[in-house]
Amino acid sequence: MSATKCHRCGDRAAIELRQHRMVYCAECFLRHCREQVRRTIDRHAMLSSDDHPLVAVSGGKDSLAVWDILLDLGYRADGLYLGLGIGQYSERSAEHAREFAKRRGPRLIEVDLADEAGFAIPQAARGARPACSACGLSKRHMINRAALEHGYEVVVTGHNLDDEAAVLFGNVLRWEVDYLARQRPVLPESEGFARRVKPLVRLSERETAAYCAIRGINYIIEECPMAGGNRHLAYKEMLNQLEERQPGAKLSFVSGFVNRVQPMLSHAADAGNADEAEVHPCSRCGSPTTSEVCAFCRLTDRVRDAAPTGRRGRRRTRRA
Ligand code: Q46
Ligand code: ZN
Repeated sequence: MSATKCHRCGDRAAIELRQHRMVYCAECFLRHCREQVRRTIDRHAMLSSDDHPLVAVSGGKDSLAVWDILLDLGYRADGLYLGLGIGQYSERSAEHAREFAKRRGPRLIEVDLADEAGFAIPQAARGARPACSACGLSKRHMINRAALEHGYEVVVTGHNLDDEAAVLFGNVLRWEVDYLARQRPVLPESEGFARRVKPLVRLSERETAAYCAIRGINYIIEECPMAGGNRHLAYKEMLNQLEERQPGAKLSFVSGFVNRVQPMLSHAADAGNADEAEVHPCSRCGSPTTSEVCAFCRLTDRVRDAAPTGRRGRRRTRRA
């Protein structure tokens, strides 16, 4: 690599991106990352210049990279850190989020799952669901609620190309048509839901890690200790093997779906939704749901029921 020159400026090369058949120096690589994000935002009309987005920050490389890029692109982006209560892992993750906010200056809102809901992810994992499933549901619920309570209309998440490719692979493998119809880079705002956008869908994990390394952004490197059994990790490994043999496979898999297939699926889903169950506030917490009680409140019940007798904390619920 040391003898190779940046394809853009001729300076000393720092990284090769086989999926783009490009070699970049450090500066041109940062520019490439910002450009990929800017193009994704424009193409899918994710954000307008007067939006005040809230970035869901986990303390990992992806969410810190997207926060940094949005600030550099001129967005007034604040951060939200949701404490999941996964021991030292969560504590170290929070420290990275705080360190970044202190260094760059935007507001960081902190919310703690145990304080708000009466349970943390390790307790949820004792219930009927695998940890990541309960965790994903909790994150969607809590992040949406915090965004609306603090007056943000749009939530930015750090889902990257590898995440999207793994989820797409799993959904195609089982032909989960309903999930495929909702696997969009933008989930529009609707009654009780902030808009959710994923500006990193064209950047791989390797690119966000390199971005953070070059920018001097510290992030949590260790894997979440509760990730065991997450089948997306296995899909990522398989897709990495494919990418090794066929550079660009992940990018064409995801971008082909997002640009060509997904619009047809969501159009068909919208057309078939005319007689779908009505969305109304959850009778417990006020969040939008098609059932009487929302999925998060039902999870809360399962966690409480699975708790050892005598240690069942009082559930904290609110009505809208
Ligand atoms: S935090 Fe939660 Fe992830 Fe840990 S329990 Fe799974 S979903 S792996 S991004
Ligand atoms: Zn509810």
